[in-house]
Amino acid sequence: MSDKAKLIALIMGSQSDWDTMRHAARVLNELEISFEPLIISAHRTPDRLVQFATGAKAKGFKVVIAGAGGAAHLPGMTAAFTTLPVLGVPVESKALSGQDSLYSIVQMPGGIPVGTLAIGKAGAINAALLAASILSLSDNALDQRLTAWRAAQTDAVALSPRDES
Ligand code: RP5
Repeated sequence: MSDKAKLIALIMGSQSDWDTMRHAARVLNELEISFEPLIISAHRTPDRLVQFATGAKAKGFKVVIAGAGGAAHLPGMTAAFTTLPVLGVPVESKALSGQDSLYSIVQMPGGIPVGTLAIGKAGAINAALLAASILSLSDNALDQRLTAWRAAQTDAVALSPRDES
């Protein structure tokens, strides 16, 4: 693996979040954006969180995508320790279908922002695309890849519906 700094930290509270966050990873791969996936739990590994968040900017990350479910403190606590943009993905929880995750992430007090996406897969995909938009402001080649990705998505939409079964 290359020693070059990865642009995106793709962090999540648990292995169980990967089934959602892998969709962000897929989009980042499609856009050829380097990223590092990490399991960091605000509750179970608080020291790991502090070490990561306080050192993220120095390590070269430009954006943090943080997915968590339930009492989802990971995005907010990460944002408390860094001025990097933090994009929060509420993972769909079993007990409350991700509404707990959403409210935990979106209701940050004024002063510590977390850009909050939709619950689940759509949020993970859009977090990757939003991170790409942020990075593309200073990366013309990425801007072109992102524009092409969007055009391909548009081209893939059929004009008429068809029977799928
Ligand atoms: C959160 O608790 C994680 O982000 C995960 O969504 C949720 C459940 O974690 P596990 O019990 O599956 O490890 O911290």
